[in-house]
Amino acid sequence: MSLSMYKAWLNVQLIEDKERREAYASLLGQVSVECKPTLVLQTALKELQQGIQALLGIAASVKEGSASRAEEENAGGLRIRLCPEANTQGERSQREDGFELQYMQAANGNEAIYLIGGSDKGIMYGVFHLLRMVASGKRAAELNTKESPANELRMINQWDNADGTIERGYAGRSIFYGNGRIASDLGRIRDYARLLASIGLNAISINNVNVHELETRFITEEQLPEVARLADLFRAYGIALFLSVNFAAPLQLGERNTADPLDAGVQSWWKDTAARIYSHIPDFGGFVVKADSEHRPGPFTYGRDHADGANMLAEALADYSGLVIWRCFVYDCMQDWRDRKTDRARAAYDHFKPLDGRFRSNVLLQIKNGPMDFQVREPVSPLIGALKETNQMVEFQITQEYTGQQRHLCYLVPQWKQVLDFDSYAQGEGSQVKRIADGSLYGTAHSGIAAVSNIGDEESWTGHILAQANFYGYGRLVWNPELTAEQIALEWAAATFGYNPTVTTVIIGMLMKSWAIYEAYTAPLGVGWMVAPNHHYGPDVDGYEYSRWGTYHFADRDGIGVDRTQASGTGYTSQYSEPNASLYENAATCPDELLLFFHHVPYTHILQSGKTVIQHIYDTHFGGADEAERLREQWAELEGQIDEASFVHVAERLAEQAEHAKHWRDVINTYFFRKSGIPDADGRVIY
Ligand code: GCV
Repeated sequence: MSLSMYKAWLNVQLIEDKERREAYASLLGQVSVECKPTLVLQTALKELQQGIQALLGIAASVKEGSASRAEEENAGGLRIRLCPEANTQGERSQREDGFELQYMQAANGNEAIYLIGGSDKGIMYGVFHLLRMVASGKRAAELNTKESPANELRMINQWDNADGTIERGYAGRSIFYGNGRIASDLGRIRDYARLLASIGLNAISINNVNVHELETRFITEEQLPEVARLADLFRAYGIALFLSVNFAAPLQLGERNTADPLDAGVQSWWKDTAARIYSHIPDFGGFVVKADSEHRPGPFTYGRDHADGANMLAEALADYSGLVIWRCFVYDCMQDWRDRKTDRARAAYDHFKPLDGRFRSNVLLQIKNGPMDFQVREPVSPLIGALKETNQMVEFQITQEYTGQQRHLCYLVPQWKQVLDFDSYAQGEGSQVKRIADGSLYGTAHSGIAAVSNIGDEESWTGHILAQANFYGYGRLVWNPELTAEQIALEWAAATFGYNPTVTTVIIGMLMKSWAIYEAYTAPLGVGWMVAPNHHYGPDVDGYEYSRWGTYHFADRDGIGVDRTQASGTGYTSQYSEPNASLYENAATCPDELLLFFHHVPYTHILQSGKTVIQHIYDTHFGGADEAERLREQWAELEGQIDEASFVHVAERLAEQAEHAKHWRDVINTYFFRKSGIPDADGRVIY
């Protein structure tokens, strides 16, 4: 069996069982299409034909036009139709993106399968689904299903720069840019669009939220034709293209002497810019904006607030139904570490909650899943749900900035599921984050989920092949948050490595344990940030302790953790609705895994697990490093069962992880032993 890392989960292979292949050939060998041939429908049919060829080794015949009633009743094969009535019931666009598969047997014994889409995009998603089901060994009669995505916006954010680098990228250079220009070879980008569409993603922002000089020019007449080429390519896969924009663009491009959002000249500049963009890209998605965050320009410079800034851009895009996705990652990154009052975790809520209700209906606030920055463990951001009259999106990070940088295995789907299932109680019980993301809690005009991509130009796309599972899992989860992390892992492993139960069982086992393992040997009990500054790889307990970034653990000889209580700390716990606020406020009820995020406690504090904090630190670090070694052993069992190149690639990464986990273990254990002077109850080696 051979695997091309490049094909990822679209590594469709010929079905080996001849009988099954032939049964499918009679069902899928003849396709009749009874709807208008749009661009996306053409994509769907191309994918279908390619998929059938790869799975069944036959060229399917495709016939267009509707059948007569008599033909209809007896004809077999795959019949593709639109069911636009599904869209006329006032539901949101999710329904349009849905599809239905219906298996039927005609009176004459012919078998037929109907693929009915809410739109051409629905048909395309149905094709990808059908191919996945056939490849996974489902029998025709088991294909009946009705699906539509839970979320309206299912977005990917690229943090790619025009110079070809990728901010927080761990899989090579950008597939989009090189030497300051948009790539001339679009083949790889087209393959990326296929991967996105195959898991239901429908929006992409193609440049870093930190918009530098070159990318500021993407909205100029000179650059737009190039950007439009990318939009054309994504359009064929039903994906809307967005750009990250520089809030100070009118100033930086030398066309205005201010970027003040209330200045009439600035407003007309953005209106002209919008008109120009839409003349090149009629279905342009809109802007993603990082403003007044980590030195990016924004409305604060002019004494204006975020609603003023976002609304000015939204006004410019409104005539074209464009969206402004405004990020809430706003905090003081020049904090004095001696200042114990300022708490970075509070910042997003403190900035944005007072503005609730002031944003235009085409603005969405994009909120990181946690209040800090994609740590291995954080509480859910209290801002999610707190905005009752504002469109909002949740932001995840697929790229593993703080979770092992695609050198360590860390399957993030269980973490994201925990976030989506978290009950914010914003409207009483049942106010889960997934209901805020899918818009059902507040009935907002727009909503969805975005995530930072983890791909680059390496053959495997993601550096670590097993990190492809995070990309795949993100798309599947955003389509359907009710899928379990195991189900997604199984789908991914089988689509990527083939339907070999020995292989998939081992891989699922490894994926499912990997987040807990990574957490065990890194920063303990939710405290975060014990990484080397800047690049964020590897342990450095005090790396951020005396810096300006607001990311402290406050460890001393007696204890550790950040007091974020109302009683004696920063008051952050008050940003949560009850009963979450009290749950976190009280050290006795605060979940162990978040204890040090919310409380400063002595090393001898007894956790709910019954262990002391210090013993927990020692045990998890010894245990986590052992488990990392076990991951390596488990993978070794697969030698000869998957293609050699992939086997070796992953084996090398796991060996590095196992060694690096020991380094983490020893640095963390030694640090806390030296600080506390308390020995390990089991007398293991600490330096
Ligand atoms: C794109 C963190 C990362 C930055 C990133 C920023 C953000 O601070 O380290 O690289 O910048 O988040 O999300 O804007």
